[in-house]
Amino acid sequence: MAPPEDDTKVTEEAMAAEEEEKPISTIVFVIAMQSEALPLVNRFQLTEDPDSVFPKGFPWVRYHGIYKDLHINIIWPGKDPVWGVNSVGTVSASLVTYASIQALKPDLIVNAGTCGGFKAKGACIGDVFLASEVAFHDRRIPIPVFDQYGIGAQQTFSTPNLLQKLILKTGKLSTGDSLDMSPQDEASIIANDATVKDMEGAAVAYAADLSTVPAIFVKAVTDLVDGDKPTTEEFLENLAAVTATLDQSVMNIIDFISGKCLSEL
Ligand code: FMC
Repeated sequence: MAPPEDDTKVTEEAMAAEEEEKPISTIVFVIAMQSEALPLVNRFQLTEDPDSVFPKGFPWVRYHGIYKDLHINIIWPGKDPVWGVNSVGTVSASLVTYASIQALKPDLIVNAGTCGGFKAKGACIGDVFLASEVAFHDRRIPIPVFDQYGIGAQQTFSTPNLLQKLILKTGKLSTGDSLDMSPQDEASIIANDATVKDMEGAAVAYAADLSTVPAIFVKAVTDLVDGDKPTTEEFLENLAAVTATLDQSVMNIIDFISGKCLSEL
């Protein structure tokens, strides 16, 4: 039997429904790599926030500006203070998503970035996917219910009009903290029925879901995981060109979102 609905939940749902009818005003993009973020920063003429909304000493960077009627924020978790490389992966992704929601109260989160694709599921290099579902593939806890918690599968915010208008591909996204894929990861990715794989999506979704902020996932394929070339080589080879494709798709998505409310996406 389903538990009885409490009053708080009913009120929250009513408020969420109301939010869906207001024009979208603030968007937070969570983008893991500088090379993915900078073309968009330039395109939307965003500037770096001099008085960071994030705690002092944190490497996280916020670029912001106004485009049409939208407050655009691009959040890049910056370079790791110890190793000096882009802070990719789930830990930084969840942290910046949570901190950005707290500081900026966005109407919508967009996690944009590159990903690996499975050609057996129809992915090609340069394709841009809008994820229908996200899940983890490297959180193995073989105890009843903990196993499901580890996978953490959840549907993404549904945007049927956006998907149709922009002719994007759609498929499930599987997230883990490695660029490569161990045999165990592979089995989980297959069980997750994923078409694309990244290192941040499900972690952004986790923080967005806790805060009941809708989130979408725009992922451009840099490498074919089940292709002939080694992942790292193919990823580095295609990064620049695929980032340009991602940039164009994000631009189209922003143009589509402008002036609309969540329920119209
Ligand atoms: N597997 C996992 N992640 C990625 C990938 C692949 N085959 N190709 N591109 C990516 C993304 C991840 O989300 C990271 O942000 C970055 O690119 C690779 O470190």
